[in-house]
Amino acid sequence: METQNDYNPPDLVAMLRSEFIKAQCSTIAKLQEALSTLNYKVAHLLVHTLKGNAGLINESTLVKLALDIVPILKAGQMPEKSMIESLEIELDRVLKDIATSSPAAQSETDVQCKLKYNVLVIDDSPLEIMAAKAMLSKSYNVFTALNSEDGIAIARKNEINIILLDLNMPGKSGFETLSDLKRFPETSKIPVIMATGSESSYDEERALELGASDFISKPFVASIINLRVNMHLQLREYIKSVEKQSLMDGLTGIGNRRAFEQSMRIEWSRATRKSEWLGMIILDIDFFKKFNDTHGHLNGDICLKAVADIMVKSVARGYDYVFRWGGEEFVAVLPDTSPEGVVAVAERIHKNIANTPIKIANETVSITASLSAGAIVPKPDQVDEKTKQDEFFTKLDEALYRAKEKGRNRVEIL
Ligand code: GH3
Ligand code: MG
Ligand code: MG
Repeated sequence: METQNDYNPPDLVAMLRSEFIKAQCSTIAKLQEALSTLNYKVAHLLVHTLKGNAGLINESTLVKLALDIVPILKAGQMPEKSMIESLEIELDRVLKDIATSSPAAQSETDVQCKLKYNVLVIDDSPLEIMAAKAMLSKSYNVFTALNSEDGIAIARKNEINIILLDLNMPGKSGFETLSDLKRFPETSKIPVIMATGSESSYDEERALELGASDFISKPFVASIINLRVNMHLQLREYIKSVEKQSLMDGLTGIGNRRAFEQSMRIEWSRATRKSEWLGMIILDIDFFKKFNDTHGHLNGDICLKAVADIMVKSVARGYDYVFRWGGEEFVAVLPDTSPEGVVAVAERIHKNIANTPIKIANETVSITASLSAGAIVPKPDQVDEKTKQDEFFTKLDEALYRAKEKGRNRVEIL
């Protein structure tokens, strides 16, 4: 295999391979996490880094698999499941290959890779901490904190998957800590199991009311603590997959209206804070009812998938988003894009749709679409953000209506 690193001395390559394990052993978990939340920007960065790292250690198959995925993620699109699976299988093979050829790397793998989940134990008693750590560290990475402040700081900084929280602590109690954890967006969804020596049903009720996922009594029993932690981790994975499904349009694989509304909220606030342009495009396929009537609904579905695909490929940057708003209507959200930039993207989408005949059964059919495009610098004032977003969207919708009235197949500017 001819790569640039064939010139590197073997000891350097060996060192790089062992570093590769440290850098890449949690990539699969992180990538799954990023894809499950449709965070293509993070997913792109992960695969891009993996590609570079794999190149350094001469793993050309891994480089090639990553290279196939990078542009798709960069365009803000979900890669096919089989592409991700192939990447995961190959990365797993490379990691195992490095681990078996080097005993030092093997122990790194054991420590860092097998332990996919991070558990945080917050307890003021060093002995309880030691016990919980001994019971959990065969299956999980265990982080520990002796007080509320340290625990919250660790939870905010690391990717903690579950927290075991003592109820009675000097300083901030378990209840207060739990309330704080539920307040920060980065920790609010982490399942928390409250632990206490008291048998008060009042405490249990209060903990559950404050959002604890479960309540276990001390002293800890190794099998029970492991089973409970495992159960809540599985439950969290399940909830995440349901959340992902609920944000994705089943037909086209792009974000749905709910995802659009969520993204709009986030981008609107960001644009307001930074006084930046926020661009938006609405697209409606022309005479789509006729397309369905002529070619049938299944071919109509193929057409919708093709339009989603063209839109995703037509937006320029990894952080532009495309959603199916409903029926045959799509929206693109373009952060930090001036009105001229938004119009340029809309013109590009318009042209690409007209120039890409849709392949159905044994024919190809040309379609057109009408689009409206505009941008706004949202101002911080008294009016509630949702009302202002709705006003902006309504204006764009009116522009789309004008595009239809003027004869369709065009871009109408706000
Ligand atoms: P206009 O140029 O004014 O936009 O006309 P149009 O026919 O595109 O618009 P209209 O709103 O009259 O019809 C939209 C059509 O979109 C009707 C509906 O059957 C079709 N449609 C909506 N959702 C789907 C879907 O998921 N699959 C298919 N195949 N068709 C859909
Ligand atoms: Mg319509
Ligand atoms: Mg239409």
